[in-house]
Amino acid sequence: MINSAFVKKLAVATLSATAIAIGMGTTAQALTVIDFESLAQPGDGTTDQGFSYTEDGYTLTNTNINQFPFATFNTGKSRYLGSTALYNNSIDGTTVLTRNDGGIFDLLSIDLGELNEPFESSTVTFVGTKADNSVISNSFNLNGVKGFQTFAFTDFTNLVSTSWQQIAPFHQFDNIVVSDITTKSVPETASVLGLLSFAALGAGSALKRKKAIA
Ligand SMILES: [Ca+2]
Ligand SMILES: [Ca+2]
Repeated sequence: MINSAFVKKLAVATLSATAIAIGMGTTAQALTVIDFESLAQPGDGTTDQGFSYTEDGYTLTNTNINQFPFATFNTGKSRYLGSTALYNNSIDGTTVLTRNDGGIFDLLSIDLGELNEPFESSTVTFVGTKADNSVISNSFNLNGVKGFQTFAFTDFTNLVSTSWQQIAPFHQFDNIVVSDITTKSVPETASVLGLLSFAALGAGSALKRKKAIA
């Protein structure tokens, strides 16, 4: 017989631990993980996935509709990093994450992995636009070693959208953890440097009709 009190206590403890682990205080959140596993395909090729992808009430949009769509590596591909992930196949292409109903959300973490061989370290800068029209930026550095790293966002709360670019050396992304429940968190200083570098990189991005993957 299952001790229901124990199960309940364990569930509460797990929720608290999760809330603390993600640094969002003690409010239990309904977390959503966008994991792309429904796109998994056997074989050693790549699969185009269109310019828009929806999962669990969230949509990723590739805004470069005159260039190349999102794609995934099939599970037998050497650049498949152990979990099906999406990548923007347009060089300097922009990816935008929004909620399908236009509502606000928090962005908690994302897994980023190298795209092309030889694998190189790179920096990916995310820019979030909040419901009050303020802008937040976080930059993450990939280690250049084949495989995903999980990056936690700082102050990516109350967002209406988040965008980032496919700048060389390129990346693939997986396990986007979001929450549509507004939570209290301690604001931290925005990465002004990251924002500036993003702007500088953006200014240098001319239209190029070349795929991101080799
Ligand atoms: Ca996955
Ligand atoms: Ca890596």
